Order: sequence, then C-alpha cells, then structure tokens
Amino acid sequence: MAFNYITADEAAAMIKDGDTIGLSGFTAPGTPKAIPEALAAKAVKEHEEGRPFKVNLFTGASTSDHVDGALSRANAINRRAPYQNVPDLRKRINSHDTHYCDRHLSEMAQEVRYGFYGKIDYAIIEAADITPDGEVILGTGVGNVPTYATLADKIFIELNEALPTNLCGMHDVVLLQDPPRRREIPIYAANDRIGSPVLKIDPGKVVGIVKTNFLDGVKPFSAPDEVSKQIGANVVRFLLSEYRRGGIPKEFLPLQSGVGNVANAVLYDLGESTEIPPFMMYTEVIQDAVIELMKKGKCTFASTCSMTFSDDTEKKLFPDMAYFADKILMRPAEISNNPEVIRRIGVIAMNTALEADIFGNVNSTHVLGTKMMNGIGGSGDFTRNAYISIFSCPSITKGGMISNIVPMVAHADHSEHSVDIIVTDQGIADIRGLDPVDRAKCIIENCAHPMYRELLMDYLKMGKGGQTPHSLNAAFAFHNAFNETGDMRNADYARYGL
Ligand code: 0RQ
Repeated sequence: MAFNYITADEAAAMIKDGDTIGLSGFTAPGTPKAIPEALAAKAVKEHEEGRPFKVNLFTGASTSDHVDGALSRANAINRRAPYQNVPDLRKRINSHDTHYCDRHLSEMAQEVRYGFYGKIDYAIIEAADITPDGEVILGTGVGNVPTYATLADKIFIELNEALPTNLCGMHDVVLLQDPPRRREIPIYAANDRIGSPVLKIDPGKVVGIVKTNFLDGVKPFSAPDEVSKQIGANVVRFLLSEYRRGGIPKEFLPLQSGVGNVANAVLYDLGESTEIPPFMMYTEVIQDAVIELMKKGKCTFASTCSMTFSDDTEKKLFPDMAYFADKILMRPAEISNNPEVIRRIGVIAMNTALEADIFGNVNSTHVLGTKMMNGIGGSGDFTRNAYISIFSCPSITKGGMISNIVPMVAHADHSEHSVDIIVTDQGIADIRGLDPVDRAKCIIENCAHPMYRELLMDYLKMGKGGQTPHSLNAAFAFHNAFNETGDMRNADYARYGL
C-alpha cells in the first residue's frame, strides 16, 4: 500500500454534505481526533457561506469533544448512533438538530451490515501502526470498526504517534457472519481469544493517512462522594452475601461494570475484600481502577471494548504495556457486549439507573421521561442476559427534590423481567422471584429514601387491582409535581381523584 500522507484539512475537504461516516473506537479511546475537528471547521465555513453541511455519524459508543463536541457546536451532525455523552451533542439531540438513534451497542454493527442505516461512505480509523499490506494495529478502543472498515467505500487512517506499537496483540478482531450462516461464538471463558490481533483492510480503499499525536484525553475520576461510597459498599455487601450462600460459584463469575464513581467505589471495595477470590471481567470499558486490581492480582483478566484510562494512567502504562498484554483483550462491541457470550459465561452486570420504579422497571436514558441524557449504551446488552443484573442509583437527587424511586418510570429501558437487584445508598432490594406487590414493598422499604417511603406506600395501597396495581391517572404524580413545583415531595394524589 502506498502511504499517502495528507493533512486533516485535506481529508475533511473530500467529505461531502450528507456523507455517512463510521468511526473506530469506543468512548474517547480509539476514536479519531483530527479529521472530525477539521470537518467541524469545514462545516462552520460552509454554513457561513450559506451552504448546508451535515454528516451522518456512526461510532462504537460515546466519543470525545474532538468529535461530538466540535461537530455539534458546528451543527454538523445530521444522524447519530448508537451512544453519546457530550453536553453539546445532548443539546442538539434534545432540540432535534441531530437525529439520534439510541441503540444497544452489541447490535449496531450487525444492523449496519443488514443495511438498516444505508451505505457507509467513509471509515475513519485511529491506528497505532499500519503495515504496507493493510494490517492495522488499532488504538485503545475497537468499537464497530471491523464493520465500518469493511462496508465503507473509502478509508482514512489517523496514525496516532502517541500510541505505543506494542498495543499489538491486545486486540481480538472478528467480523461475525450474518444469518442464516452465523455460528456460535467460541468464547467459553472471558480470556478466550477468537480473532486476529490486527484489523485487515483493503489497502485500495485508503485515500489518505493523517499523522496525529494525542493521548485519549480521559479525565481521572474524582474520589467517590459519600453517597457513591455507600452505594458501592451496598453492592459489594450483596455480592459477598450471595457468594457466601453459594449463589455465585466458588471460582466467582466475570463482572461487567459501568463507568463513574459508583463503579469505581465497587471495584475498590472488591479489591479490598479478602473473601472474594481473584476474578475476571467481561465488560465494555475498563477504567483506571481495573489497573490497580490487576497489579494486586485481584483482577486476573479483562475482556473489554476499550481501555478508558486517564491520560496520566496512559502515560505510565504505555511504556509498560507488555505487563498487561496477557491480561487485557480489546474486542469489537458486538463481541465485548455479545448476549450469547454474556449468558453463557454468567456475567454479573452492574449498571446505573436514572430512576427505578417500585415494580422494578428502570429508566437509564430519559430525564423526567423526555430529555435524552446519554443513551442505553451497553446496559441492555448486559442486563437482559446477565447471571445477575444489578442496578444502582442514589435514593434521592437534587437535595431530595427528586426521588430516584418512583411509582412508574417515565421512560422504560430495562423492564421488571430483566432486573434482579436494585441498590441505593439506603440498601439492597433483591427482587428475584417476587411478584409485583412484593417487589414494590421490597424496593420501597430497602431503597427509597425515608422521606418518600410513605408517599410510595400510599401509591401502592391506592392501586386499582390487577397483578400490578398501578393507578394510571396518578402514575406520574411524582414527575408532574416536579415539573409543576420543582419538588416531587409535593405529589398530591387527591388531584387525580384518589
Ligand atoms: O444532573 O448533571 O445537573 O448534576 O442527572 O446524574 O447521578 O451524576 O449520574 O453520571 O452516574 O450517570 C444513568 C446517566 C447515570 C449513566 C446515567 C441528574 C443528576 C445529574 C447525572 P447534573 P448522576 P451518572 C455501562 C453501560 C446508560 C448507559 C450505560 C448512563 C445527572 O450511567 O448513561 O449504563 N447509563 N452503559 O442530578 C432527573 C432523575 C435523575 C436526574 C439523576 N431521576 N431525574 N434528573 N439525575 N437522576 C457504561 C460503560 O461501561 C461505558
């Protein structure tokens, strides 16, 4: 392959209004950085000169300010999938400037291959290295790049010189066959490798290589606050009691954990536990805390879609990557989040809710039922298929004006049929095997904040019969009270005739 080095501006100049672009990566790691910024600058110029310019953008998951931030500020994203978490893009989505299609992360690649999203014009791939015959050593995240690179008409590569070439060997790149020819995925333990260490692309499709030099820009997490610590301690208390009673096998099970303060607190407490044996992770993202667990020998292996490490950790880790080479595998999202594998190897899933209702349904995405926060991400892939599905959230938010436990969620991402355990700072509700009324009592007593328990219990008592005793006219009394008075404690059932 002739290495045709170009600038990010030259690459952006080739991309036209209406083009569809697939990016490598998953969260900021592995995601291209220079061409999207140049594209945003081009969009600003086009708009100033009165011409329309928007692209459709498909990724692995969230990206970074280089991508979703810059392009949203330029109002240059028409259609976007499958997950995002950048404030500027959130605004565009909620004002309908950007059409956001929020999908389960494990499904995006196959749906693109099935043709549900139209054709891909360009794939932009971040690489740590590339061989003349088109073997790409990917960066610190994979996402859906095997599919985007295969389907795209043309490819740009961002060769990121800040990445160590000894990332080689840490990827497990696979492209699944599509029905009716798909076979089982031969992963029987979290550390089984099934694919190639490199992404093979058609060198004839590469129109240009842009040299860059960026760390991934992930900020370190701040120390968990008291509420996160309490939630984390409750999750670990549940895992320990389940382990002691034999509900989790002696050798333990692989863990999936989200990102953020609670996930950090859980991992920290698990690391401190002398009873829980060393474990593996089968997850979509690993963060700094996992490195500490690996150094301690507590986490022996992590299958992931990306290494979402802070810049400081990347700086320390990159020279020492060989130590982690047999402890981490980065795989495409349709493998890291694959329902078949999650169910087979018995992953314990731990995710975060915005709100949960008294019957066990969970809202992960829509603030007060209407405003998109981030998206469902991989939470559905793991929750629906896990050995045990745990959701956590604080019992109250905004100083108590919001109860995170409500009569009925204002948007449902995970249903009562998939959710096993709900944890808040107040305690643990184990709702496995319970009928709806018993689930409601368990959640109210163990998870709701004391200031909301009576209101929730009254709602349950006023229920209008049936197996799930909702009063549909008052089901959103909490949300209506917040919208009208700024405080859910003002929920007034009398106005609904109860
Ligand atoms: O508002 O920003 O104004 O302070 O929502 O709330 O408590 O900081 O939540 O950062 O832990 O994210 C579900 C969004 C939680 C995330 C969600 C307000 C609150 C605050 C944020 P402010 P927190 P977190 C694993 C799998 C879906 C994807 C997923 C998420 C803001 O975990 O995106 O699970 N999950 N992927 O004040 C109104 C409520 C509210 C509320 C909180 N009930 N009503 N506002 N807020 N609860 C991911 C990976 O592995 C990558």
